[in-house]
Amino acid sequence: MFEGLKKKLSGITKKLGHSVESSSMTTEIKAEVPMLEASASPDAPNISEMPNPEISHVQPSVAPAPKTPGFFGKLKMLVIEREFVLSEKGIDEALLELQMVLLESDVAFPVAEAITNHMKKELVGTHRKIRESPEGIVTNALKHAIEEVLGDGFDLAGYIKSHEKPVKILLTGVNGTGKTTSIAKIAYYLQNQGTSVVVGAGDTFRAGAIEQIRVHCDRLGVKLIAHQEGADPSAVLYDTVEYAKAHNTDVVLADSAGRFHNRVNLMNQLEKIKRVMKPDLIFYVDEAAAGNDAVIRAEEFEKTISTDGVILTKVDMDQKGGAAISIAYTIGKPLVFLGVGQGYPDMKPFTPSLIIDAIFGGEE
Ligand SMILES: Nc1nc2c(ncn2[C@@H]2O[C@H](COP(=O)(O)OP(=O)(O)OP(=O)(O)O)[C@@H](O)[C@H]2O)c(=O)[nH]1
Ligand SMILES: [Mg+2]
Repeated sequence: MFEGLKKKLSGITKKLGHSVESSSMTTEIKAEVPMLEASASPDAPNISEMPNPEISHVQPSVAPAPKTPGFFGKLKMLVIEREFVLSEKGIDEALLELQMVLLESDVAFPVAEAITNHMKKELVGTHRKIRESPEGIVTNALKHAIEEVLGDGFDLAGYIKSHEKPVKILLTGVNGTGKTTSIAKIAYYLQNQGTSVVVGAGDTFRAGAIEQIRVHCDRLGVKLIAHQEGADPSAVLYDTVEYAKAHNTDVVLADSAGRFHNRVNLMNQLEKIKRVMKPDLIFYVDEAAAGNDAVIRAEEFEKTISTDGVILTKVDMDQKGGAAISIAYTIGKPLVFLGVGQGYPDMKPFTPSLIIDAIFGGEE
């Protein structure tokens, strides 16, 4: 998962660290610290005789502090500590290089720009202590910037808890991206949380689609509502909702046929499904490995049929990470789940740390 991006970013943060180091300006931070009474006797050295000003610690006195400060107690000692202040010069060029690396990894242009802008804001003017590693500072700034564009995700469990039942969830997206598999994985996830589920076989279009979802539901022990191949999917999903109402089922999971946003008939069919089934949540499903294509398709879907969140599948097969980083920021809708394998448990509720750890974590 994201191995290519991980390698590239580790290289560029090292480089950025060097740029930060060479573009840092040395500065002396001056702070006034009250002198202790015991050392502030007439015999005490005056400020100009104080030891090396780079030593910033005031030695504690053995004598008790006076109750009321006398004349010498009011004296301050000048403490000087050396720091680096990161300047814009030099960082700019390195950030541009980072932007190129992000673009090569299929991060969408506005997202790459948002990341480098965020980093610049965090880095420029930062005070760095002499022994602090510039690479560490850069890596932290990059993590914060990526967290910013990833967003917080979507708390599906919380939504289901607080929402009137049944919660009706429709999955849509282009062909073969993992909608049906995701329905099965979400059913498994919800069942494990003690949430009851019914699935609607809303793909009546593709041969074998009903059988595919039936196999999953049989394996999981989940109720399936299905009609014949070629039937109106709105009718199937209407019946599914009615079943859920009659049986106090918590969640309706509606599968649908794969479609492209420019297939007018299929998009009209989706509109009809929306009107009839009245989904509470529409999740757009696409595959991480499709990179830029996934982001562009998500944008088109968003314009055509407003969604509530994104399920990104096949993250386990993605080297670049660009779609995962870009998709939520680009369409302004949260990531909900990440599909990370073929098994039922391989559906992870999205949290930014899933992606941050994959990019910056240790060797797998
Ligand atoms: N490695 C991996 N494979 C996945 C994941 N999600 C789905 N797949 C595989 O992707 C293929 C297509 O999945 P489907 O669930 O049939 O996709 P779909 O979107 O329903 O396809 P259509 O109904 O034809 O539009 C299957 O072989 C799945 O096993 C995932 O997270 N990781
Ligand atoms: Mg399907």
